[in-house]
Amino acid sequence: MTVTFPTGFLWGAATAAYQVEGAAREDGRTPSIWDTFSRTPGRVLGGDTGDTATGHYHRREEDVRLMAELGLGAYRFSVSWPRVQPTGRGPASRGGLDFYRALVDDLLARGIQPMLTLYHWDLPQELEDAGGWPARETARRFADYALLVGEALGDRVGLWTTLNEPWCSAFLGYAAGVHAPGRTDDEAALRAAHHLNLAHGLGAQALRTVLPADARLSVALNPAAVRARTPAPGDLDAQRRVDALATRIFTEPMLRGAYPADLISDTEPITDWSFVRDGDTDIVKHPLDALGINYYAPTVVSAATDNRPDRSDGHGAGGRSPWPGAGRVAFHRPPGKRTAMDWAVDPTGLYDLLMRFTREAPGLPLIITENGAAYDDKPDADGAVHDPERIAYLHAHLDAVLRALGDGADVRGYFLWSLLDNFEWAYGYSKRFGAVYVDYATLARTPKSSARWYARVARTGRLTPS
Ligand code: GBH
Repeated sequence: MTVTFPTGFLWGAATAAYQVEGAAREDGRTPSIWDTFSRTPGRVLGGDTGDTATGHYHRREEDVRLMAELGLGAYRFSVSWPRVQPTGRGPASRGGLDFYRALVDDLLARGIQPMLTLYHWDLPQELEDAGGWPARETARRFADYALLVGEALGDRVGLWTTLNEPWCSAFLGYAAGVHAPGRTDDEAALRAAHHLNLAHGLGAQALRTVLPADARLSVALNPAAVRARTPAPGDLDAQRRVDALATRIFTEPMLRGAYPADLISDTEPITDWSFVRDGDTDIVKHPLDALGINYYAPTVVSAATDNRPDRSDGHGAGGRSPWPGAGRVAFHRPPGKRTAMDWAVDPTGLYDLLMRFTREAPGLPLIITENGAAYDDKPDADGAVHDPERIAYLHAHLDAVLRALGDGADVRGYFLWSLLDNFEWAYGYSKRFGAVYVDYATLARTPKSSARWYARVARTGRLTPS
């Protein structure tokens, strides 16, 4: 059993622009779909918005100092599209790009590798008004935006990611309606998925024209570690259908240049897929240098008599399904420990995904672009924040990574979600994923005990008991 991570393994932490930056109205930034959504009553728990978030936009230097203290070798962040290209079209906003230039320079000065994500869900509202992701034009807009950021930062950022979790953008945003823009239209969601794939391909092409040859290009997916509750044929078929909609809808065009035949037939009552034009999937299949995997919890399914997801999908009961075309599937709460999101703690799901892509995409390096857990952290009387459950979660998942490495998976790095407690989308500030505690009254940062533990792992490359 391997106990040490390879030398050169990237130890990082991740954030996303809307979740941490705040400064929502500064330097010419216009609203994104998340500003609109969060300012609409009833959409986000507690009426929370990202207007201030963790105040990272004005605490950049302090936050980079914190990262250095934690011994991070890499930092994954996203660029806010409406901050750098306010209308989603045309020239860049100088102020917006200056922020990211300064951030990257601060990181490089401390020996921290920047990993830049172009799109972590904050579409300029103007582009949503023009049709959003269900409109093909949005993919073209994304390619222009990618070019503009690539030109501005290509000389100093070596790791690039086009999209973060396009599944969430398409299906939580346009089918279930629990994420921005909050639409509930199954056909639109499948169109959105295709146009996100196309945006990835066009964006990757655009980046290659401006990035140096050694820049590495990736996409960050949230493939489902989906299991059938029993080996009964009906349950296995439910697993296949969810796998098609969660994972293969992105990985098959990206890695093999075609949509899965079973996905097309499962979704036939909803769409004939005529929005896929000749040549599109060749564009989507742009050679990647790494595949980013975000993993939190497994999904357990069985055949069901109706297709309403139960609470185990993390989006509440009675809502609309984010699985258009999956038919009758029941989602189950696996037994065992759970996080504050009510997600199961199950590192085997991560191991299984790493081994799956080792088999299905041989030669493609893997990066865990997100993994982590929310717990109800509270400072004690001395102001210290002890989070032994998070340490146990991280330890168990890093152990699964070691196991996969030992079994031949080419895993190049691990990014903890998240550096800071932050705006947890539809849950607002009620869920804390950070290794660093944020007091939302003062915006003061306090590293939790998990941050100290992670710093030691990053420094030594070994998993030590807490
Ligand atoms: C990530 O989303 C995001 O990238 C990040 O911004 C966010 O803060 C973080 O994780 C924590 O939530 O099969 O219907 O049960 C993860 C979103 C949550 C999407 C779990 C899939 C289960 C889908 N994922 N969810 S379901």
